[in-house]
Amino acid sequence: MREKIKEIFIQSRHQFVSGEEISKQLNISRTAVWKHIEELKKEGYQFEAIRKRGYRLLNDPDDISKERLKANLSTQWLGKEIIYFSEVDSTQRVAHELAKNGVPHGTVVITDEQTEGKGRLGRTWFSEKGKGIWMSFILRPSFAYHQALQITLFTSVVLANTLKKLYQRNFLIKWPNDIYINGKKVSGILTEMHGEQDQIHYMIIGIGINTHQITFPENLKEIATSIQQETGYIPKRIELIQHFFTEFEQDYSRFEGEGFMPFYKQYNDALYGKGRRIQLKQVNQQIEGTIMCIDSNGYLILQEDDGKEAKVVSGDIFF
Ligand code: BT5
Repeated sequence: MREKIKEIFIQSRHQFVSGEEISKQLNISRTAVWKHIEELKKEGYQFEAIRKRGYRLLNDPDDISKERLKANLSTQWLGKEIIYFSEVDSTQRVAHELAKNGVPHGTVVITDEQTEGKGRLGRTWFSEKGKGIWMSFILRPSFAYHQALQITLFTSVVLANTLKKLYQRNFLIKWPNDIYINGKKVSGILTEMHGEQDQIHYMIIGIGINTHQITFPENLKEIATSIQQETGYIPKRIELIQHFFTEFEQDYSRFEGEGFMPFYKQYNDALYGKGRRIQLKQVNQQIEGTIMCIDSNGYLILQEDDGKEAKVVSGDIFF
């Protein structure tokens, strides 16, 4: 119901709407309308209220409801189905369930807050209410398993490009899946798939983007940042999501047809930490070396101290 009231105000273009009109349109009592409006105020909606005229929306809240996301979205398949929550444990978990139940390619699950956001390898993702974009989308790819491994890298390129275009700053990619700005992580990508060696049933791409945080909890302060913190822009989440969906969809056809090859140069241009000595931690071992580049398969090439090159498929970089 609250979503419908939001919609009425968004479409009112800052003109007065009477409580009576809303109560008739939605078939609820005037008191119920008033209660919803009080709740909307808590979400950042500001109203002018005048007796006999009703309520007028004063601001443009950065709201990511389904209706707002779908309005003006020009994609063919990505985001045609949107499932929105104001709060959920993890969009990734919900997306897995929906995918098993057969929802179409391009379905998006998005929320304003996650209580159990997931990172890779059982790590957690901090997803504060209203301060970022927390979403997962379902792909039903036609390509083979090895190409699926490159989709995280592909998604990182598309996201870094979108952020660069919108905010004119140097967003870089820390291999394999983090977006960095000024040495801190602003976004993380988690790709999970379901299928067999020769057939992928579905993939879930989970993306977390910190947009509005000014402060972070103690354990993240040194490593995490937000778009607002680094660029001074107050990002509009809707605008960012819509740009990203459009870019992703356009580039995805190319990725499906030609693989990662057309994108790996762009990835290398954005590669964070080139020329720096790192430790690469894998589940069972640790390698030290200098970051050179990634190859067209998406493997990270390190130069070890004896001059030899090491090619790595997975792991976490520590500087
Ligand atoms: C990632 O994991 O970077 C993937 C994050 C994916 C999150 C999205 S949000 C929507 C969807 N639904 C989910 O439940 N998840 C996905 P990883 O590379 O493992 O990084 C996790 C590490 O990043 C943590 O251990 C922290 O050190 C750090 N971290 C946690 N929250 C952060 C935040 N908001 N910003 C920056 N760093 C964060």
